[in-house]
Amino acid sequence: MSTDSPLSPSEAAGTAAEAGAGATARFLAARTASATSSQERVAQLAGRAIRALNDVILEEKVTYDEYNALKSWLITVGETGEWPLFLDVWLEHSIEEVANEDRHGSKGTIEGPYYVPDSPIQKSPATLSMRDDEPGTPLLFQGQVTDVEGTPMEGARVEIWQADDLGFYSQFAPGLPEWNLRGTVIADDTGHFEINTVQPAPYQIPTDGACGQLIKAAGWHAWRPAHLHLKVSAPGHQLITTQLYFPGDPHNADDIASAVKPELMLDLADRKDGQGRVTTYDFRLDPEA
Ligand code: MBD
Ligand code: FE
Repeated sequence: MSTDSPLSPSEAAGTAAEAGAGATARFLAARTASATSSQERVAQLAGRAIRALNDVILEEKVTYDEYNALKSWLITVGETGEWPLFLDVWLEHSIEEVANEDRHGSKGTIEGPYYVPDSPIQKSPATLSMRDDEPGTPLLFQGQVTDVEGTPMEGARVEIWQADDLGFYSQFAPGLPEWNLRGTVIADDTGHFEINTVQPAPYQIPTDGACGQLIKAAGWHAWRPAHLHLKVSAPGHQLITTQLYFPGDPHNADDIASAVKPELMLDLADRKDGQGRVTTYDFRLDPEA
């Protein structure tokens, strides 16, 4: 984990279409039954969404040139596989807000497009699978999983996935080992876990795809602050999907995916042995509904 080894150039050579194709395939593989909404519900939601867009057209006096630009852009979103990216960046935060509004335990936030189920299982204390010369600052991420009353959760699982020190995710950028910086860690019988990893870098939405094209055309920025993704669960309790963030990241205040919450900010310290950083974050799980 030396920080002066030459970085693999291959992961940065990936394209938006490659990442998009991976995210689209991942989504289709995970999708269970098709929609179960009633005819009434579909008519209500589709009707309101279409009316909202018509309102924009009429109020903004959208031209044929603009309409055709929209058509070709939407076609490109599909061709580059970027529907998961587009939806998760600009809409999922509201879906998550609705889904978790009744929870009392730890805050959740969006899953995003780069989760892969069934990552390698390890018992705590664990070291995420990483390259021999994995670049980046070593990070010990530790904590405890309890219920909302603080009772330790035996058999808790902490699934973690993250970008590397260049901001790339394994299985969505070329050249990275399959499970690089992804793992499922089983907490001890008091719900405690210790996970050795490296600090992720901020993530930039691919600039060469449809989403990047929109960001550029609108003069927005393409960044998400550095983050760890997590799914934390325990028997008899609701799984929480969340992310944790690093204080001082310039994009904590303007995440393009609107997924930062103050409760999700980590508190980092230097390790006493000089081996990088350490942070403690405890999760409280809601009982099953
Ligand atoms: C990410 O890493 C991410 O977490 C989200 C939500 C969207 C794009 C890339
Ligand atoms: Fe992410």
